[in-house]
Amino acid sequence: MNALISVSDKTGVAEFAAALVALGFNLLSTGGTAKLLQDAGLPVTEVAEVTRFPEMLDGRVKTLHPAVHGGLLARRDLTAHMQALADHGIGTIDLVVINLYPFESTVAQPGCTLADAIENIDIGGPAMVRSAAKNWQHVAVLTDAAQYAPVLAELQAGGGQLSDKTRFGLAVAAFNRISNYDAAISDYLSAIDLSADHEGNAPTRGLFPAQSNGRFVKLQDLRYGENPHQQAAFYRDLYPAPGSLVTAQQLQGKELSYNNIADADAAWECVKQWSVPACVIVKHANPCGVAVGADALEAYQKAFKTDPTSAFGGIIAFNVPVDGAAAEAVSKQFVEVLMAPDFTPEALAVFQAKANVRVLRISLAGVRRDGASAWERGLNAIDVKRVGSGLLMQTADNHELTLAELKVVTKKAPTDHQLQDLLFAWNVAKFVKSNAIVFCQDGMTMGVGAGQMSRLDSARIASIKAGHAGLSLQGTAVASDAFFPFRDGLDVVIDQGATCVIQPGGSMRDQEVIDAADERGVAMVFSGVRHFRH
Ligand code: 93A
Repeated sequence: MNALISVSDKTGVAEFAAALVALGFNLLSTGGTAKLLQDAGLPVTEVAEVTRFPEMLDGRVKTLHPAVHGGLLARRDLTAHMQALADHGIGTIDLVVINLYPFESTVAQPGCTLADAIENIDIGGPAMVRSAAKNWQHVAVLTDAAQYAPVLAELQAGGGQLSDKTRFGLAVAAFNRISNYDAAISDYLSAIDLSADHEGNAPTRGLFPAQSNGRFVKLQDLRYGENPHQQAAFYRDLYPAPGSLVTAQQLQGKELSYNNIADADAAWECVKQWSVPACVIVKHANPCGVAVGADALEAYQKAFKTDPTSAFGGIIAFNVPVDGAAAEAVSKQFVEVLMAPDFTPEALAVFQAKANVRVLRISLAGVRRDGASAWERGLNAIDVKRVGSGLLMQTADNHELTLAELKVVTKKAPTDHQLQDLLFAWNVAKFVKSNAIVFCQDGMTMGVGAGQMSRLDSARIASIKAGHAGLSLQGTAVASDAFFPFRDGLDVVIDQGATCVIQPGGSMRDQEVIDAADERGVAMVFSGVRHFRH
């Protein structure tokens, strides 16, 4: 039995090759890999010896030869194929271990030039992977170090043989790998502006490539979609951002549903934005309670108070570890999904008794607050929405408002405390479906009006909900995700007790709205940014 090994990432390969030798495999290998195996004391034949052709063009041509591809592609069940190999003195290759030139990590390096990228496009590796995977009934193809241990165990148990199922599975994984690799190359090249200087400099890259290959990896099939008659599956980006939902580890509970995942994402993205302890409770994609506090417990208690009715069966996210006290408080309500960067053993013990609750741990390690790119900040760079036979793409709404951006437009200026509440309300409104009106006070939502076709109705609904929760809106701060087109919406929130307001501004009738605020003695600031969310 012959095994060909040609790897760029050499992790674990010497151990695996040694085990193959022990099973009776002869090893064939390319330059760098052959050297490593020889240094490990293993008997290796260089591919150049088999092809009777030296590696040439700086290694660009190493394995692109009939002696290699014949040995991979010949059908062992066809006499004519085997005769052809014999006629040309070519031996079969029964197992290949290949990982490719590191194209993806090369282009991820800051300052990577087009020439660096091009040199890291592997040609011979993918060709061998495809040949081996096409001939999966006779050849096993390993493309990932994670496959070494299980394949070895099966080889050892089966006297050097693998089942059809395993070889087929390896072939599917191989084509998936090649497909992702080619997509990475195509995405990278499609985004390059060749009119810019590319000789020795990092090329200019547009955000939206001419063609876009969605590079996703399937995480799991879901029981059903948004409704039981819809089928669904969950995919992740090839390179997930640190601290993103897809990096979650489920510690306990029922399988996540489609709606759980969508709501969990909304809760998580919202809660992630605070650096002080915060809690977000989401129902049907909207926050129904958000608060910051001294610790997880206080943040939860405040968030819950906003709308205890809607919080029933909610998705609850914390940006700080959950301790026993917070867990005890949360466990008193019906909760679908609970997520946090970590849980103390006491907190986990509380939920062990509630086996259905889905508990997710999502590490925030590696998320950079000052990160240059969205990815480093743990955010999506691009937002995607499916429309009839088309795709809408936009840069994600990642704007983080600072106090310096605020413009006071009324005679009265907000106090420092009011400014804090306005900023808090604004950060919540960003995650509320439009039209969004959010009343807040002391780092807590007091009334949330979401998803209405009229801003006036959102204002009314936020007020009604505060009333139902027994909360007074006297002295609250209000955020509106887009400008007030008329003074009527503003009048509603002031009637309810709001004393300061944040909104983007930019309406034809801004002056009418500013005059109304002045007339009623309310402080108003313009953010200059809109946060529609549909
Ligand atoms: O330059 S290539 O596209 N041409 C080839 O013929 C070829 N054969 C194997 N790249 C080729 N490879 C790649 O070389 C493999 O995919 C692997 O990543 C790498 C291993 O080279 P070495 O054993 O010299 O470190």
